[in-house]
Amino acid sequence: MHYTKYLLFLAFFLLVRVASAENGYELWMRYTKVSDEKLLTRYQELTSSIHIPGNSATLDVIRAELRLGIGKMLGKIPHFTTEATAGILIGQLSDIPSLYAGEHTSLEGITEDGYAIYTKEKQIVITAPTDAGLLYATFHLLRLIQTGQSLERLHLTSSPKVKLRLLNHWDNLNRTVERGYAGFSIWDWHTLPDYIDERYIDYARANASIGINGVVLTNVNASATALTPSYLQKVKALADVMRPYHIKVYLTARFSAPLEIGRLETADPLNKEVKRWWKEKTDEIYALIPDFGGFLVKANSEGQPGPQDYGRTHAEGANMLADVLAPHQGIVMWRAFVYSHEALEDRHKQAYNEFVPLDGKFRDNVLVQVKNGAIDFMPREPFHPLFGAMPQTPLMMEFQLTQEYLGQATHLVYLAPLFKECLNSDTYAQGEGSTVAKIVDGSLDKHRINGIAGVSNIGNDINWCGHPFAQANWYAFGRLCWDYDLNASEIAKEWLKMTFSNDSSFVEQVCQIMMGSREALVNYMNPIGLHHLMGTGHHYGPAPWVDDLPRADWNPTYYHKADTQGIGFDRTTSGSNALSQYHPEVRRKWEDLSLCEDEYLLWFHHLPWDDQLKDGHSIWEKLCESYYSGMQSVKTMQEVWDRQQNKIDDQRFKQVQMLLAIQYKEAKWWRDACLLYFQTFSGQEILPKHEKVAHTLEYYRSLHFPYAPGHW
Ligand code: BDP
Repeated sequence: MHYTKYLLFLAFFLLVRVASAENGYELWMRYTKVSDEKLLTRYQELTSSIHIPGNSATLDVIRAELRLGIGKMLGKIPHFTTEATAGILIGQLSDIPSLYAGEHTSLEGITEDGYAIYTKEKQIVITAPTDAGLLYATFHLLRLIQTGQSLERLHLTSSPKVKLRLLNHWDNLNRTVERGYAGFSIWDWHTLPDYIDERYIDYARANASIGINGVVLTNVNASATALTPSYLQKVKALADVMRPYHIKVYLTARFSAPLEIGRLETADPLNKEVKRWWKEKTDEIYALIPDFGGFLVKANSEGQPGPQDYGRTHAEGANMLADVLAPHQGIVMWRAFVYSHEALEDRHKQAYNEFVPLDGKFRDNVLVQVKNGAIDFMPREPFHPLFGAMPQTPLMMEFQLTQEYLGQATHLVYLAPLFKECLNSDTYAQGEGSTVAKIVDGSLDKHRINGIAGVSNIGNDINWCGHPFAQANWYAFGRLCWDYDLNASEIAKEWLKMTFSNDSSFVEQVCQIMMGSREALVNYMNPIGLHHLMGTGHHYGPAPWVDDLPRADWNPTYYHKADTQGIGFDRTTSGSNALSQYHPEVRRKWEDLSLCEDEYLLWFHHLPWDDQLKDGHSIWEKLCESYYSGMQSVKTMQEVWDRQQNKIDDQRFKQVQMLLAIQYKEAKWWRDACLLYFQTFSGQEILPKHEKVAHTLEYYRSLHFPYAPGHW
């Protein structure tokens, strides 16, 4: 080929590629052109003019999003008019002329961030008690168009079930991200406050679109530097970006900050100087950021400083911070993820033992933030026994979006079923129906503040989350914080339509992949209640054999307790009796082998290898079946995905295809390494009907991953 011809060809090739490039950056806000002509014409008619009375930064954001979204989807930028008769009218009740008011305009039952969208004669009216509600409603309207729904005769109201809907970034100031698998932190502390990366704005848009209203910017393993004057300027810059999107910023507070940056000799929360230092620091923050949210604190956990260093309780530590935040309406989120260095007690029990005696001792602007399970974000955990055990304290839920123990950023695992499984669990705290959700939303114990936090899976990768499907976990998290009763598969479909395509066969088939993905992972990693079998430090891959770490409860062997007799952690009265921390109805079910679900068997019981399960399998057989079926499910996921070629863009199709191949390889690795290892105790064969394992146990034990991500 002639050189010039070659160049022309290359230029054409690149042009085509760029034109069709879908790198995932736009998340679920791609706003692709509506292809159905009839629908397009109707949407165009309905949205051609918009009237938004009033002025505020949030209203500007609403206008910009409508311009972008409608402009891209309908090919026509709407006309913003001062005519109240416009096709769409968006305003707080006080701004809507009574003529256009409809039956929803009393806004009865609609809470602060809620809204109503309805059709009044030929007009679409959006109203809400606050601008925040108008913002959320705008994204709702755009979502209707994105997912191809009718805009006729609208009659919608929506209010969030949970007040604080927060992302927790485990981001360090040097831009590494603890347990981050999607590149470095999106916060570029070095160029802040002067340089505002476009990404900050897109991040705020994405969060607002799903109702997230707060972000903790920094890691729970906190650096006091974040509280120094120059860093507070940077935090202020981010707060300014987030504000129009109704997102508050929060910081993690390192308990020893008065020593480290305050030159005090103690951080004792009852010391006068220490109190004064925190008061002045807090006032300094609020002078810069009047709507600052408050502090998230990890104290006396995994080596972090805390009030117990001075013989004080968690409540005394939390209350000292709560007192200085209260005049500014700030809050403290005090984490319950604690386990002591000395205690030989089952780790499952430690948070409960430390926190239950403190119930009723926290100020009313403190929430205790509890992980969904008592161990640590395992692929499947029973709900944390603290839920239902501290009625006088608002308990904030902490979920993990970053897949530390769930395949990190290479496994497709849709987490909405996990979140819902926990939220729907019945604690029986006040009899049947006392679900975790009702404790978390404050309705069971009548708490004023309530919230859910998700440990973010976001980094500076072009597609934000590493795996294209990890975006779905960010999305589903926000949607479920807003309304935990939403159906996981409906959320998945909504996300698929906006993120990939409205093609119904694609949506149906890929939704099935998503819905089965978490169970598949549980089967090939941690079946029938096994947990904490992962590699040391980085938590990548299987390592059930590890037994030599300095703390007993860092070792996988501590959790599975496999021996020639059997396998599993006995948490009944004959063992650690962690079950005693649950309400009697729950305890009785999990204690009784005939009632305990297979999913939790080895979580609560140590069982002989030949013990018969309800389905007739022995424990050993069940382990084999689960590991093999988990891997088989990944194969099916691959087959279904392969059929989607040409239904979506090539770029993301191929990315997911490659990632599923990694997932398949790793599912096999988990299966083989775990079964070979447990076989040394069970002494039983893997049935010949199953595929042969690929390597020896020694081979799996010899694998090392010094540079596995997310572990700094
Ligand atoms: C564990 C993580 C660790 C976190 C800790 C926490 O491995 O990196 O610091 O939780 O939540 O899951 O504090």
